[in-house]
Amino acid sequence: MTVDLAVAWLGIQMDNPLINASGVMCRTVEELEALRHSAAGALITKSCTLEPRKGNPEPRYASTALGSINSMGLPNAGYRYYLDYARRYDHEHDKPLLMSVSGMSLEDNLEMMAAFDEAALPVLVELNLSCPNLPGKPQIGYDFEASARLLAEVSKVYRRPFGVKLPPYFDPVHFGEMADVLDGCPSIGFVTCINSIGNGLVIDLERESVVIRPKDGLGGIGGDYVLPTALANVREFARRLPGRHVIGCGGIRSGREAFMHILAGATVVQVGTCLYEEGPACLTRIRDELVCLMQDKGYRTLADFRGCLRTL
Ligand code: RRO
Repeated sequence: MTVDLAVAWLGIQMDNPLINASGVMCRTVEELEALRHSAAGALITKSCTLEPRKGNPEPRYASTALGSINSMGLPNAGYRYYLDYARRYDHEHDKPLLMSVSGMSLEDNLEMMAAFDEAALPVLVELNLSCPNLPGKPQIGYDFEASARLLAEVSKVYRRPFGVKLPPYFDPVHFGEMADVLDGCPSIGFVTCINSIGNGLVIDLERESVVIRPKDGLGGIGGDYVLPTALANVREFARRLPGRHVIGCGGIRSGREAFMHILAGATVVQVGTCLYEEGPACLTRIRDELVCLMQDKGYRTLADFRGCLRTL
């Protein structure tokens, strides 16, 4: 049986559902070009700020047996750099381009979103409400009123559908509160679940030490650790926001986890820690594994099983 991984959503066409997670392999034009030449179905830029940032002191990423911890601190080349890349991008002939925006304040977010609106490019913007690694700055996605205010203001200056990258939630009441906020914002076309689980602590037993320098070792956790939390967030938001798309992100390192995210309701999926560890070749592997798994199960398209998770 021939499997077709193609997916069309919010006006874009992808050959397969795989995208890099923002932050991984997407800070420089060289990295973005490597992703463009990879098996990814689309690519997304590193979260950008108004001005370039060096980010937090190193070491700021460490891999562990079950995943990763990072406290990068939003190192990026400033939004103009990514906007220039998007202006030069061959949108007509190449895979879709998504752009992540993560302003340090409401004003910064509005200025960047107004610039993206003005540029009128066929890109999808993912507004990051969940960077866990800025000392003294809580994740806005955990403040429902502030999130609602931000989305209302952004919708005034950015006139196309856009998405938000959410932090993980751990309680049904919180799923409901955030879903209400998003439901109240007609501009929201998609939600990406989840960002890293914020402020975990990895300890090196031999050295009796933390493994990254910023925030005395606290950082965002990704990889295998986060898969069940990511799946819960994907399923809950997909269920609560019919008509909007969910991008699944968290713990995908083979075709199996990609399948699980889609079964839970994801339209497309992002790969973070695995891409960081293995490089872009993992996207070919994950894509091919997803094809094999679908063949084994007798599914021809993603729509045949998307959101079809059974309960007992
Ligand atoms: O740059 C980072 O430290 C970072 C960001 Br903006 C984010 O959204 N998630 C993450 O794990 N790290």
